[in-house]
Amino acid sequence: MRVFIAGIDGYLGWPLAQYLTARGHEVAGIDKLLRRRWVEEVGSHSAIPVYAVYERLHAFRERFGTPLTFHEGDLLDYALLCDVLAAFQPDAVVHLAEMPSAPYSMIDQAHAAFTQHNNVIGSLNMLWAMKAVCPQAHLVKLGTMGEYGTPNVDIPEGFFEVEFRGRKDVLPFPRQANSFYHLTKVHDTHNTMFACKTWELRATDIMQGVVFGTQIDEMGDDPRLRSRLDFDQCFGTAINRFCCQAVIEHPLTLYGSGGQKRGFLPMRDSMQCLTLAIESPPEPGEYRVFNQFEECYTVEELALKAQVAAAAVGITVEIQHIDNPRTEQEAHYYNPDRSHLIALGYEPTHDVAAEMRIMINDLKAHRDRILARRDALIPDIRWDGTRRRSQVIGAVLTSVKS
Ligand code: USQ
Repeated sequence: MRVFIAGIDGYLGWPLAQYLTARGHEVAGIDKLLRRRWVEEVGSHSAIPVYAVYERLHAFRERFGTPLTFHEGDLLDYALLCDVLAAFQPDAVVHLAEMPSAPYSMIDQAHAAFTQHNNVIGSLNMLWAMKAVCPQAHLVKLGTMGEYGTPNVDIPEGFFEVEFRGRKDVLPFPRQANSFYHLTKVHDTHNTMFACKTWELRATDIMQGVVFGTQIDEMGDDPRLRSRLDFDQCFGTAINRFCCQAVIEHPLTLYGSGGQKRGFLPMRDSMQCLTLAIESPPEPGEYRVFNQFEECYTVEELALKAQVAAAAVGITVEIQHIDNPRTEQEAHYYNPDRSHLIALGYEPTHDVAAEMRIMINDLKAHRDRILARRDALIPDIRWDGTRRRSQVIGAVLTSVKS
């Protein structure tokens, strides 16, 4: 299949280009390289070095024996987007080109407005461009499990049957997002659903959990093919941060009680799931939702697993509760479905501990890079709009529990 990846230079876009090419798909993509700039803006850099685009493309050709068509550009440039899609005529478009950080969107008015404009209008442009130049193509749109929030009932995949005042209907499950970033994905969901209904576009909206991991097998040993791995308070996600913290023996930063529960999945599972979605397109006019995660854990469970994984490679690290910079529930019910991808053949990895050991071993080689930006580990972006460093609030958990 011909697969176009928007956001091909990012944490998931770059490995996905490799994963798909290794399976015989033809890949092209677009990226404005903004992730590189955002991470610099918040005072950090990727723990794993990120090579210049021309070096990445050179390495790609060497490893896979085929060139990767890359366009540097922005989804906000509608004319450019139409041109590149018209030239490539994709069977599938994977849309990963959004600003992905909840804390970044909560810094101040300017960052909230930037996030909403960039993500919502970029995604709207993608819908209009597909309608204009490749209406048969399948849009695989990256949403987030965070669209649903943490309701006190089970979470279905997108839709549920409701009975109200004696009448029944199948309706979109309520979205209760918890940051201006997560809300952009809710807006995208509505726009995508509407475009499918109105223009007969076809789309899979992926409600993805928190991804972690430093590698997929397809990358081999070439450092130019590795993906980025962020650890700062904005672009580093929980497990990635815990593994980077472990490598420099920095206490693992558990926000609040650590009882927040989320769906998590390793990068290799994310690649598997996105590929399953691409290879099994919906019908024209169909809008479908996949909840995409391997398993649900509390962040405290994950910190304890990271502590054990670090101990296995000789690193002793503490866990510290710090006051939560976010306004979020810390003790709650959480039970989302994830049967659609399983029905397509998704085989979950199921071994978070093993993946963490791989990550810590990979990251040990880049200890100095993490140490050089260790200040970026401490959160000071707060959901209440003030900006101050979080304090240690609880007991330090020193014992390694299994
Ligand atoms: N957390 C900690 N300590 C840390 C970092 C995070 O306890 O050092 C906690 C947070 O308070 C939160 C949970 O871990 O309760 C997850 O936070 P995160 O930063 O790993 O993930 P999140 O902000 O939810 O966003 C990430 C990606 C986003 C994606 C989302 C999927 O950045 O692009 O949409 O995961 S989901 O969480 O399912 O909405």
